[in-house]
Amino acid sequence: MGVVNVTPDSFSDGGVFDDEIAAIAHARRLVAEGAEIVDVGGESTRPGAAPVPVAAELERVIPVVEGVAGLGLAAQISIDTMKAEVAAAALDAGASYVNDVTAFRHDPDMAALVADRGVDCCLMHMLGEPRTMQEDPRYEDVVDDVRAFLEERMARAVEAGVKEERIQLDPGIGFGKTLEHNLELLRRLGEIAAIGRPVVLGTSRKSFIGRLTGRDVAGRVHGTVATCVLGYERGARVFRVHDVAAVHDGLSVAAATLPPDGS
Ligand code: HH2
Repeated sequence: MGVVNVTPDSFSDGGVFDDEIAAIAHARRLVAEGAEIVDVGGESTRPGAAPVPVAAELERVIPVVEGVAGLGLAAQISIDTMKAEVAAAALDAGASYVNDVTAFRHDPDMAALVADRGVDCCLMHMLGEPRTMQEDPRYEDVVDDVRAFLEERMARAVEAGVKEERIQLDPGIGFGKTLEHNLELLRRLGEIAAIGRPVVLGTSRKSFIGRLTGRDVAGRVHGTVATCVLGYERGARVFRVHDVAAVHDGLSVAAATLPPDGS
């Protein structure tokens, strides 16, 4: 899953693809590099990010979704939003995957929308909300807590009519987690994969990699590849990344050296 942020303020690529032509060209490049999903987002979720009104988010993402759909690429288009109105417009414009970092908690209409349209979705764990999530996050046991949350959100989505086979689950690396929480989730990722749905892993260029390597955002690609390869071995199957070519190479080599079922 390649990231196309159409935002002025994303933590790693804010302002780089915030005009629609650049964003569409970037999506084309990510697919050429091996992405099977392009994830278009118009609202940063970095710690402390300001919320974006619906109208502004629509204005950012819809022309990009339309433009990418018009390219006829061999990739699914995902909309990274917590708002049902934005998701609905993106699905109308050619998206077929809803990536909601609130796991359908922010907008009461989101689950029904995904159910009605019969599209794929990603339910992600986040403690609190982006504005405050990094203020002293605490867990009983981070892996048990995240797993219980994802199981509960999946059950709610299924109750609302979403087919279980449409649901992917994401532990939400960096969303209300300390360095140690992120590392524990990565170490025990197999316990999240054991839920039985495809696990999405979003480690790309995140600050915990900077903490471990001392690198700024642009220098975190090697650390990102390491997390994806180890995540793959522990059962993750979708990797939300900015540097598709590097991660694709890493995963291709890892996959070739593991048993065919990845176990
Ligand atoms: N991380 C970010 C945004 N969306 N979605 C999923 N499913 N998993 C993630 O880990 C995830 C996500 C944050 O990364 P980015 O989009 O690069 O930054 P920003 O939120 O500042 O736009």
